[in-house]
Amino acid sequence: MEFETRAIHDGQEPDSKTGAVIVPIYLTSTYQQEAIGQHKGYEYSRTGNPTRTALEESLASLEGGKYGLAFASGLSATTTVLNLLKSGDHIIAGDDLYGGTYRLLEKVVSNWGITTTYVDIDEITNFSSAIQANTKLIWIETPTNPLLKIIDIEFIANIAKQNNLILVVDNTFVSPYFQRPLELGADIVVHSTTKYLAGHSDIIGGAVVTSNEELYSQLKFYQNAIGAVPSPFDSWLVLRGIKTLAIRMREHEKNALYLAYFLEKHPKIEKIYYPGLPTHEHHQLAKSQMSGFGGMISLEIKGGFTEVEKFASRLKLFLLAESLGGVESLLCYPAKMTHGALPETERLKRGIKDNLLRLSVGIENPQDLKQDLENALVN
Ligand code: P1T
Repeated sequence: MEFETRAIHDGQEPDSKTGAVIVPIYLTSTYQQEAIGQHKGYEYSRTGNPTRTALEESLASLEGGKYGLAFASGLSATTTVLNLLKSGDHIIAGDDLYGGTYRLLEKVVSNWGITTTYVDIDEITNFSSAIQANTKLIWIETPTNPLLKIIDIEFIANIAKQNNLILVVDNTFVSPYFQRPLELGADIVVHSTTKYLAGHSDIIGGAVVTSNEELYSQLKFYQNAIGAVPSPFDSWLVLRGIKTLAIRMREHEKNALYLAYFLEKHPKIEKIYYPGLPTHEHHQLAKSQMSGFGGMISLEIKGGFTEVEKFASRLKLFLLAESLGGVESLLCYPAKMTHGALPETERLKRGIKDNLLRLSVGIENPQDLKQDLENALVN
């Protein structure tokens, strides 16, 4: 079955007891056991909950994986995955990634005796040269947050396989509708379901998908042992969002392409980052690796912080807010918001300049969005 059909049906059979077409929200913390050691597959809702199971099956299906696990946030999904490592292990991460992931690696995971080397992803061979005897895992985002660089997943997967490393791909920025890293050789896919999967800016959630049974059983153990699970209601909201993922992604992309072409030519824009533009440095790779380019655009505005402030304050439809992937358009200033956790020198070294802005293009009318940007860019 095709993606759109799986998004609506997989994991979501009508309720066997009542025929309810929609998966019920099982608001229960616990389950009656028929006798000691005898139950219907559920014992306690941290360990398992039927609404969450439906979401986990749906996530696995969409990513083309065997096993899905849902979490209370993207970062708790990441934290759970990083528990696969032990003190003394080493991680290689792409240098352009969500500031919260960087903060987790630098301020939390480092305290466990685990070190991370960030490699400049503009030179892909940097990944092999960074491998040490204790390297266990490669962590990448693609497209990256916030510079929308594209990393060749298949290439990195081969490096990982040759060196017996786990490759994790954070697929948040384009969703499984446009990119499925497991099919390209990744071992684990991570999501902040807060974004496109849920799609309506109303929950915080995370996900992990893998086809590797051994990794799954460890991750399932950690999911329960650590306990960062989503509530049944949040699980249900993500499921509800997933049903329209395909049509939302198509609209996000259509609007983003339209605005990217407009912004690229605007005299007040110094530089634009959108993988769908033929001028994007990784456009060809983006075309071959993804079936679409997504709804995220980053741009550098001419002039200093005053111009940035003027632009942000004049926008009416693009709301100044963290996050992305909802139906409404958002504007983010990475230096102070999503990437505020990076020390200034690290931030500038990575190319996140003081005049960089990030747009999450929503599914409003494209002419209205263009008009909003045009109004904010007048002298
Ligand atoms: O916010 P949370 O659901 O915990 O997800 C963290 C996360 C993980 N991975 C990527 C690529 C992300 O972008 C995020 C969260 N990002 C934002 C809040 C943001 O505005 O970029």
